[in-house]
Amino acid sequence: MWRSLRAAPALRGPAAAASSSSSGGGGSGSVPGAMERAVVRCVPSEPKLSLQFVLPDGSAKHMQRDQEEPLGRALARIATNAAKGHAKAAKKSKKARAEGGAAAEPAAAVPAVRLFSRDGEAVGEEVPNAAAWQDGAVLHIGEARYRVERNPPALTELRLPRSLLAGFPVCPKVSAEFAAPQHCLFRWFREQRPAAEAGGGGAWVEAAAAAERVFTPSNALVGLRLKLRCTPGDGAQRYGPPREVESSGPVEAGPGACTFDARHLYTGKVCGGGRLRAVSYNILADVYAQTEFSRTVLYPYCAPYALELDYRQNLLQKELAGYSADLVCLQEVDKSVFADSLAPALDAFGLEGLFKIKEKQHEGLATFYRRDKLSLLSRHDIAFSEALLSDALHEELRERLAAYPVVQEKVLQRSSVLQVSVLQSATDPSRKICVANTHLYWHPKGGNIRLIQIAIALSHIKHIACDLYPSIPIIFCGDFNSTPSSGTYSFINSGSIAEDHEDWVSNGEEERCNMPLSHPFKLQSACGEPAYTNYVGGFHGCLDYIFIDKNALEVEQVIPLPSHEEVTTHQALPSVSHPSDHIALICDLKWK
Ligand code: 4LC
Repeated sequence: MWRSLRAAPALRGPAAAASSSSSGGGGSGSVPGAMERAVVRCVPSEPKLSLQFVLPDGSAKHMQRDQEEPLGRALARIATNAAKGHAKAAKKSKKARAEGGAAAEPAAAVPAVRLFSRDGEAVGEEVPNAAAWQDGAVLHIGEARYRVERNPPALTELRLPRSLLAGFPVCPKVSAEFAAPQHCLFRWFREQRPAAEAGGGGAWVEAAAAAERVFTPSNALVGLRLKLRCTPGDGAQRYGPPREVESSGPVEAGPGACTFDARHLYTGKVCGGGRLRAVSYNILADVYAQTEFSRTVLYPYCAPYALELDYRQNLLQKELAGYSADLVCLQEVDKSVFADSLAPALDAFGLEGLFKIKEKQHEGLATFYRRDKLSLLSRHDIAFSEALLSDALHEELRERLAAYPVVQEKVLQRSSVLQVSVLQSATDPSRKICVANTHLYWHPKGGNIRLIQIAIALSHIKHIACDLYPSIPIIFCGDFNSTPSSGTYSFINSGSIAEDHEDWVSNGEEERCNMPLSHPFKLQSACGEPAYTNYVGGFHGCLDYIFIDKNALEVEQVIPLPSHEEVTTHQALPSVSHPSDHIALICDLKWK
């Protein structure tokens, strides 16, 4: 519909207009005889519809009318509006006044305003606005003709990251209505020469041969800013007005080799039929990375710029994109990181994201799944404290824990959550999986609390995988904050834990609690028990796992972890070449 973007600038939002530059698409002058456009936005969730058009005198009109209002009233309003506009224009023009005639007389300038349907019938004045303003209808204002475009594709947000690194993908945030990012058109530009240089700034050169949503600047672009032009599309050859955004700063040099470069050699392609690649990764929340405690005590060896969110995001997006995974379970995901960068970035790589925030916190869990391989059947997220307090599933645990009020209280104080998503294979709908993701309490002496948390998690998963979807296989990812020698690990792995296990007194007699636990699953750590998955200055250990259902799934390949040399090149993690204090676990799984 918007094949000619001739009138687009007049219909752009203020934000777009402000960031637009001279290289925008075409002029804004009207072509005699060509039909103007009236853009109508009408959605059921809003009581009013909006109407936008440009009068012959060049003034842009933006009206809000009740959807229920009869068309006649809206048309009358347009007529008086047009008359006012006309009168103003006439007043300004001495020539027009000198010539006399109708234009000089505001009262006489009220034009005939009518709306005709696509097949040329006049639309009745009693028809409500919502029904009257259909796509393809024609609005007459005096001699002028406007084609009605109802709900055309439009961008609501277009953003570039603050930090751009050569060799790292730049993933814009694209939000649109009546359009989808995958159907939008993209063009990338770079400055001709650095803005700071004499004669620099202003001139833009196309930077990418292939016009794609994600652009990876080469080393040759270091020092130059980027500009993106996006035209919103709906996948049905319908396009809306383009918008442009310029990067705030220039492309900077990237770090040399990263810890994930070697791993990417194993994961260049999405894995084939009957296989799933799963990733579990604690990505280190920004809310923790940049505290005084983190900078001075936890990660004093890490260059401060490498702890900054914008820098880490570059590494993280490249790392995750390069794994070509089907399932990505993340922990310590800041709410804003999920919404503003991770979900938009991974969306561009074919992954759909789900987020579960912790209680009273700004970070939580994210599960991403490959859209063309899997679809979402249902979600079953819980907060451990809330489930323990009130879910009938945990009645027995609740009663047992009542004998240990100190421990009970501590479990109820924790903010940890469990994210559970039931997914279905696109190629074989009989194949369903239950993907669970969690981050257990972190304290080294918190083994007893983690046992209670994992008991709640496994009872909940049992309800889903045994009652709701009988015998569906499970994949349980997370930062369990539990080493292979812990009670929690042995409970998950063996299916039970004895009442007298030492972890029931992990924090001393004060916090003792003893109970036997069991679960019905046959679970195996798909990536085994690596020497460490968390490597900071003061501690390293294996705390993260991908547990899989032994009955239904087998491990086809475990992607090797970075070598000890790679991990310790900059002392410990995080570092300039690794964005988190944890290491991603990656494995290829096969349905049995
Ligand atoms: C953090 C930490 C916790 C895993 N771990 C052990 N000690 C730790 C101390 C700190 C992790 C530790 O980085 N966080 C506090 O909240 C966060 C962050 C969340 O994950 C934070 C807030 C503010 C500032 C910085 C961070 C630890 C050492 N040995 C262990 C053995 C087991 C489990 C944990 C540990 C076992 N089994």
